Amino acid sequence: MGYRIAVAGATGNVGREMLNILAEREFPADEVVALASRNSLGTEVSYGDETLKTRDLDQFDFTGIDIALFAIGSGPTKTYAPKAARAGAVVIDNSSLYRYQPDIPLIVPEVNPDAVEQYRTHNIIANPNCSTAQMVVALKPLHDRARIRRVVVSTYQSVSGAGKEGMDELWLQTKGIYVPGQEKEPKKFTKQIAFNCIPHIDVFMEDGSTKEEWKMVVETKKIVDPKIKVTATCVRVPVFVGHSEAINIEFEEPLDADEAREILREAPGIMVIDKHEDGGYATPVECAGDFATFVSRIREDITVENGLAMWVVSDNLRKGAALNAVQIAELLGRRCLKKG
Ligand code: 2RA
Repeated sequence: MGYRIAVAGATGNVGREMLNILAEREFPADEVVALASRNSLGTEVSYGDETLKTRDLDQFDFTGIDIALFAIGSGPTKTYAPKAARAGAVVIDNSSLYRYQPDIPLIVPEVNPDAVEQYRTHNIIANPNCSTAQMVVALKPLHDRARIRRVVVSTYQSVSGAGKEGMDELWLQTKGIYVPGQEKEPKKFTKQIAFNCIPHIDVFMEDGSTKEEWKMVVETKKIVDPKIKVTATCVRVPVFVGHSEAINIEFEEPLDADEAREILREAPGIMVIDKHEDGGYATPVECAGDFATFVSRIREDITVENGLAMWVVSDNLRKGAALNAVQIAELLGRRCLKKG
């Protein structure tokens, strides 16, 4: 006997990946329902070898649904997540709406799986921001060994983080630079993204940081350890899929690069590609479509006591969103919602 699963936002980048990954990982589902807004009604979406027609989220009755994966943004989530939760579905939400609520678990299964038990408070579990998820997967095994004091991270985030519109803008703008008369003006992004880098993701905060940077700080503290100090600079780059991060870590205790590399090689969800030679490192083009979080360029940072630097790359639509959500569903099934 399997689970009845609903995917809300089934026509978006993340929703489509949720369906792909449910099928790829052969999640034990008796039924999968694809939900979308009324104007996408009847859109066909793939679920493995099957094709599902989207149903109207607004009219859908979640009664009998075991797990509802949400990827519809904070606004609509505010309306529909409580409705699904009240009907008895456990909501795994990819928006930022519930991430910072103390009594709602924010989970990366490789990092804080025990927090899944807290879903019972509201029948809701929050999925982290994509740039946070890949970072904490790499930080956690090192933190367990040498206690992290401070993290400095610079991100290089792909345009798919801004949805299909972000991808379309990069494509059209890039073409526009070569083909006269094509649309080149920025729309989704504040400045030209083709052949450019934009140090601005989400809104600006009072202190001059952006909300994307604030999310990395707050979410890392909630998922890994509130004592860890984090400072982030989040940059949008002209890459379609795959977020990259240059991470500098200061530990409480000594940890050399060789030991760190061995720890990471053994850590769940991580693939170490780290050779001091041409091509001996991961890049977004290679990580797209993969489940792993790739770690490269592991080296001591001698400018601080107990310092280490590394390069972390992962598919932002997968580990950064859809895969992590499906892994939470798998964890929920194993620990809390046993079937048959
Ligand atoms: C981005 N992390 O990359 C944000 C939301 N997915 O745009």
